[in-house]
Order: sequence, then structure tokens, then C-alpha cells
Amino acid sequence: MDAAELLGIFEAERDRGLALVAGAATLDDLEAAQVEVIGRKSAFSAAQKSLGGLSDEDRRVAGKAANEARQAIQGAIDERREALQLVAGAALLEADRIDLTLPGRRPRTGSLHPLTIVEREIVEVFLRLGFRVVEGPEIEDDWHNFQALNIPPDHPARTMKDTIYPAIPGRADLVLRTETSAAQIRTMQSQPPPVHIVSPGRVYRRETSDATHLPVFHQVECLVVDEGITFAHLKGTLEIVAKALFGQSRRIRLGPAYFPFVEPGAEVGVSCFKCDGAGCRVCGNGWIELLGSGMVHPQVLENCGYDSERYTGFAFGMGVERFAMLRYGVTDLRAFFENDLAFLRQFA
Ligand code: FA5
Repeated sequence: MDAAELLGIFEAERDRGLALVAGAATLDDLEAAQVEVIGRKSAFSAAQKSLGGLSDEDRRVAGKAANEARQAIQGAIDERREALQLVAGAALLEADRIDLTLPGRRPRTGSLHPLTIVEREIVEVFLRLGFRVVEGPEIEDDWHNFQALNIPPDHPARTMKDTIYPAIPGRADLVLRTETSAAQIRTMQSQPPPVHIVSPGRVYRRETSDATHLPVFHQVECLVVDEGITFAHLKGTLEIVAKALFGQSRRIRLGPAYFPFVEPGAEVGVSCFKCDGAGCRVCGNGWIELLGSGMVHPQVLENCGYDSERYTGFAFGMGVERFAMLRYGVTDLRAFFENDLAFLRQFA
């Protein structure tokens, strides 16, 4: 190819290149235009390579023209790239724009579990009466859970409240506590009378679940020990607690019951909140059996180092789930442990 032909190519490619660059609407278009017009395989580059075949004078003139054309194209590309980058940046900002005037999304807050609400409510009543809250361990030893409570190893009451024995090497004496009464023992061991405590917590029994029984449930235990404590104090306290929890018009009734750690022992019923003792679907016979109670057995006081000739006491233990069941009209205790959010949110 002679110099004139090459000059023609450089000029034509420059014009074609400038037009392509000007028409590039995106950075990708621009990239393609650059490859096409001045890329290694372009007509322009091929023409530039053949400059070598020209005479010195022609090569100088045509080479200069080639460089100028290439610079013009490259300059146009750089300019266009800058402009397109601005556009792309603005588009990105636009796409990412946050509308600060939109209302915020409120995070969903949790709420207390109904059993926690009820347990606190029960404990609150005792706090108002001047009781102190104590908590005992859920893994107890046989002595605190059974023996100190007047339930020796061969006592039939063990079968009524059989439990789960954790497999801890070398500690065959450990049991998951069957009732919060073990907290009585620990409290009496740790302090002299008078005692006014309430002890909430989880308990375990080898029990098959049904609508009113669970193998894991909660109790709140109450214990009072002092000089001159009588059954009248027990009944009076139960009345106050029942009225505080179920309403001022509630009545209580006591029936004989056996617990090895009290003498005498009583099962306590509360007149039904629904039918006021007439009998209905909730209670059956007008009364709701809620808790076990009694005068602390002298042997239990002695087991804890208290002088049973000088001190007497009463204790009772109530089921938190049973109370929650009555409070909320829940017909099956298992609902409290199924973690069904639709159920739980009702208590929020
Ligand atoms: C006791 O656990 C005695 N410690 C109560 C007591 C304390 C008596 C102090 C005397 C002095 P009982 O096994 O009845 O007693 O349980 C007490 C309450 O726990 C029951 O009235 C009931 O409300 C609840 N309860 C018992 N078993 C279950 C169960 N499997 N599931 C849910 N609640 C239960």
C-alpha cells in the first residue's frame, strides 16, 4: 500500500472511530468501539503496521498522520468514558436511593412467656406480704429432695413422685427435683428462724403428659417458720393469696391430704372463678384444686437443725401451669410448651 492509501485509511478510520465513540451509549459500547477501531486486529492497526514498507519521507508523513488520528480517537474515547462513568455513577445512586421520608420498620419485640407472667404475679403477692424469694438448684441430691423431707429411701411416697436421675459419674445420689420443697430445706439449713420465703422454680417428675399433667412444670413454694405459727396462719395466708390472685370474692376450702413432710397436710381448692362454686365445665364440682399445703413436720424441722419444740411452721406449694390454665382459660397445659407463636403472642 502506498502513502496516499494509508493516509486515506487513517483519516477514514478516525472519522468512523469518532462517530462510533460519540454514539456509544454505555461503557460496554465504548469498549467495543475501542477494540473495533484501534484494537490490535483493527484496520487502523493493520495500516499502521504496513508503514514500515514506505520510503523514509512517506513514512514520516503517514506515521505522523497515524499518530494524530490515533490520539484523536483515544482522546475522544477517554472523554466519552469519563462522561459515561458519571452517568453510570448517577444511575447507581439513583437506584440505591433511600427514601428517608418512609416510616421506619418497627422491629418485632418479644414478650414474656405466659408462665413467666403468672409466676411473677404469684411471687409479687408474696413480696407484698414481706416474703423473701429464694431459688434452689434444679439438680438436687437425694437427701434434700427426699430424705430431709421425711421420705427415706424405702418410702412409698418416692413412687408417687419418681423422677429423672441424671447420669453423673460418682453422683448416683443426684435427682432432678420433684418439687420446690427442697428449697425449704436449703433455706432452713442456711439461716435460723424466723423464715418467710417463697421459692419459684422448675420441677421434674416421671409423668406422662396429658391435659393437666406435665413431666416438667413449675411450682411456687411458700414456707414460714417461727415461734407460735399455727394452722390459722396457714389458712389466713392462703386466703389472702387466693383473693389476690383470683379476686376478692374467692373462697378457699381445705381437704385432708398426705405429704410426708407436713402434719397435718391439706389440699387447697379455690372456688371456681367461672361459676363461683356452683359447678361448671371448667371446674366440675365448683372447686379448683390448686395446691398442697400443711404444717411443717417436726422431723423436717429437726432434720434442718431447728428445735421443733420451740418452732412451728407451715408450707404450701402451688403449680404455676395449673394457675396459668385457670387464669387464661387454657384447656391443655401442653400448649404452654409447644412454642406456637400464634398462641404465645396472645399474652404479649
Ligand atoms: C407437692 O409438690 C408438694 N410439694 C406441695 C406441698 C408443699 C405440700 C408444701 C405441702 C407443703 P403436689 O404433688 O400435689 O404437691 O403438687 C403441687 C401442685 O403442683 C399441684 O397442686 C398442681 O398444681 C401442680 N402439679 C403437680 N403435678 C403436676 C404435673 N404433673 N403437671 C403440672 N402441674 C402439676
